[in-house]
Amino acid sequence: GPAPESQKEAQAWLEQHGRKFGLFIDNQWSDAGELFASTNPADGKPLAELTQGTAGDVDRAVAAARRAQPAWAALGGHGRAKILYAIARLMQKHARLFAVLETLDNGKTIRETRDADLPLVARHFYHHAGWAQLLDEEFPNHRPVGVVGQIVPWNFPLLMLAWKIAPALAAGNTVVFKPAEFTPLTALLFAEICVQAGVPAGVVNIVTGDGRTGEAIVKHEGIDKLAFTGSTEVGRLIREATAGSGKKLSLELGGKSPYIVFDDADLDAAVEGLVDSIWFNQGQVCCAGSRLLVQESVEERFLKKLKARMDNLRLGSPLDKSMDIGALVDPVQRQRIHGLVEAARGEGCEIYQPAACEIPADGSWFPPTLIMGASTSAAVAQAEIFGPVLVAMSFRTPAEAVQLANNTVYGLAACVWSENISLALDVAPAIKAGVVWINTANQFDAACGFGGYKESGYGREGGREGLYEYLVPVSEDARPALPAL
Ligand code: TXE
Repeated sequence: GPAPESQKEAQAWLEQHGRKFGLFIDNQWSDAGELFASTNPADGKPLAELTQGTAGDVDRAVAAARRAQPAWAALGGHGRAKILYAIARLMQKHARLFAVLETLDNGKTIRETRDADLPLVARHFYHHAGWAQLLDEEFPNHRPVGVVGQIVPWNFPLLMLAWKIAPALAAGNTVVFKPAEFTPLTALLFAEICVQAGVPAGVVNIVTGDGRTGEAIVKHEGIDKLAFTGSTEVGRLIREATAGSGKKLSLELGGKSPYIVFDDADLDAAVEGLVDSIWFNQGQVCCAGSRLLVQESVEERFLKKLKARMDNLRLGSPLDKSMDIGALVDPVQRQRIHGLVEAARGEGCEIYQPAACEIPADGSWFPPTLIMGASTSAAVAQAEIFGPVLVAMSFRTPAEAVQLANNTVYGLAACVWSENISLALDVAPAIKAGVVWINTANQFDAACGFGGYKESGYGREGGREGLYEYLVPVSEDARPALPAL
């Protein structure tokens, strides 16, 4: 497993706070209020108690952010870059501690938090420190939006924090941030990193709580922009609640991404890509390749290879670095996934789960699952399952592959596998998705905009496009006059 020191360090950090946390507002910890528990989904045991932020708390956080924003913007891009670089370095320095804490709180494997989440988090802060330095040159006719409310889900707690907070701060905004109620711990440790990095009071405020706290943020009049990642349902509520308010809005919502395998693909590589695409983070990934579309002529061969690979996936203690599959975030999610799979079984679908996969007695777990024989309109083929469940379908022609790929209300991501690059390049742009990967999956980079079409939301995160979400154009008359010729 991870160095026992990091595990001890994580426990010591929790103990240091008496396993009880207030809110982080204006660089101070408030006293704990009404409490809720965060549990370790791998064993069901409570880790810590957190404060359910009230509308009054949100009010104080917004006030602090408003007070801090002008000076933070006036610091200039270079001044903000120094602080963002300091955050990035501190995230790297404490990466092991963050990785263990994230694994304890979320249930995802330490291999993922250590090798994927934390490196991407640090990269995101470095990248946006760079943008802060370039801001005046690259966006001379823009200014920060002001105070930003940011609400994230539990599947990538710290990475979603980085995607939200790094560009917001780079662009000169201040933030009121709410982590998901299942996974608030790394955001609170991050608050301490902010203090160490020299983030001025009020620039980053962390308010924990459930949907009610989120609603208070959404409705607050002192907030100029909202950035949300989460379910399509809540995204819709936020759209309705903010209509006509003048708040700028970006939404990153659900997905049901197609994973297309043509008959000339390197099938072994495509199987590996698929393992990453649907079983990474137990399938609790917005861009998970949850719909396999495989060309009929290779369907049987491909599924045989896939099942053999599934038999070798190791499920178990997330802190054990040899494990591929960890725990699901919460028993309610497990129940929901179980319900969808059983409904498919009831409709006559064939369900494959590795026979040797042992499910631990405690905690919330679900085995890697492959569903075959579902109709294209079945719930499992249309709904975002958000679990380790793959639905396999077949096609005959490229046109049919494209038609099936687009047969969804979502449009977040897609994968195309073929050794014929002209075929792949013909098919990719025909798929309505924010990102299309060819002969690979789950490639993320801070420089590259990520986001969706249709019910997957709007706005982009990362790179130049992502920055536009945190800036507004200054009006013509506010621009400095051009020097006379
Ligand atoms: O999401 P919610 P949940 C999907 C996925 C999953 C399902 C439910 O299918 O199974 O959604 O997950 C806050 N106003 N995705 O319930 O409720 C909430 O506290 C403002 C896909 O966790 O959307 C949390 O911080 N905020 C998705 C955040 O919204 C509200 C990732 C997300 O929670 C609120 C997550 C309200 N009325 C779930 N209600 C993806 N595709 O990435 C809740 N929240």
